[in-house]
Amino acid sequence: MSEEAEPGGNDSYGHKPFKRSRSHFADRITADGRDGWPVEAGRYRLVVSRACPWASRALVSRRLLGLESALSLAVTDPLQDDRSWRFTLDEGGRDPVLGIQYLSEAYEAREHGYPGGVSVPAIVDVPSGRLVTNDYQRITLDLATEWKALHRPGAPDLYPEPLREEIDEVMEGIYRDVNNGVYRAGFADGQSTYEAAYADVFGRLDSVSERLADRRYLVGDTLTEADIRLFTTLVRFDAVYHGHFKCNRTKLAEDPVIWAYVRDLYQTPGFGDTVDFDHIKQHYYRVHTGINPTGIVPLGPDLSGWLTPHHREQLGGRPFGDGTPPGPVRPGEEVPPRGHP
Ligand SMILES: N[C@@H](CCC(=O)N[C@@H](CS)C(=O)NCC(=O)O)C(=O)O
Repeated sequence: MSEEAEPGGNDSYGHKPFKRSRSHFADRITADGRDGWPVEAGRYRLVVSRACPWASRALVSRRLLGLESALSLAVTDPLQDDRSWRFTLDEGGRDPVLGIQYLSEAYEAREHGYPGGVSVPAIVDVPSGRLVTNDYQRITLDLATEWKALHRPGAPDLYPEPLREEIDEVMEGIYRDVNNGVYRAGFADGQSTYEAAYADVFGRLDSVSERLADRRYLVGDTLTEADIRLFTTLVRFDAVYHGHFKCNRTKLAEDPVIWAYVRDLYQTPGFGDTVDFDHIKQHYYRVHTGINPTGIVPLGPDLSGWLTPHHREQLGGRPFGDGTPPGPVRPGEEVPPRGHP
């Protein structure tokens, strides 16, 4: 299964709320190498599914920070099998750098007989083939702060010191009610847990919409980690969360502020060029057979609106602060045409 619906406390109807598992491997790759994993160009491989919102944060950060040549990228098939994430998109079904067929092999190399779930994003140490971390909450913060020596010239500061407290606070509410809220709604196995999650999702989206009405970005006047984390959920909203996860009070496209905000980000280099709507839809609708037993993948929504003018420049803001936008997508890492408008 794709998401770990672990047993939690019962609600008043005797149903189990959705519980997200905690990342198991939380070593950090740092400038000083204190966990035994120093930042080093070419040493590590980032393994993602383009379907996964948590992994997609790392895809966006890596692009914005220009870490493509320092941290190589493996993209899994959007459909897991019973051995989880696999490299069936690559020739011979093997990741060309790690030489493995399944991401679980890197987990196994790290901990023999590892009994837990295999998740993306994951960073693997190329020389040893061992998983270093699958700590999705930490990975992007470390890319922004610990990997600084390898950032491109002009890379933005995505986690600026003076704004960290505000960024953390904004991200906390967004994580609980939006990033994870949609999963709580989608995987609720009782009416009351679903309704509570639905209320959280739209309550928070309404307050985010208010916040963004007169400011271009969530915190400060530049792009930060907070925008990345909101983006990866918003970009999936109308395609999968609205129908598949039953978060259907309104579509994003019906909220003029949020719809303009997310299009602004989508059209910013480093955001939309990482998004594969085809992988997103294939994964959610075909893998979660518990909530979509036929496995039918809907044809909509129409994606053409993503490229329409958003006019958010009128609010001011400096997307990259004193820096510059990232260059073009690295050859070989382009999203195939069926994945974008
Ligand atoms: N639960 C993960 C967070 C990331 C996550 O949930 N990733 C999903 C994909 S969106 C995943 O890989 N789930 C395991 C699976 O589908 O087999 C963790 O504990 O680190």
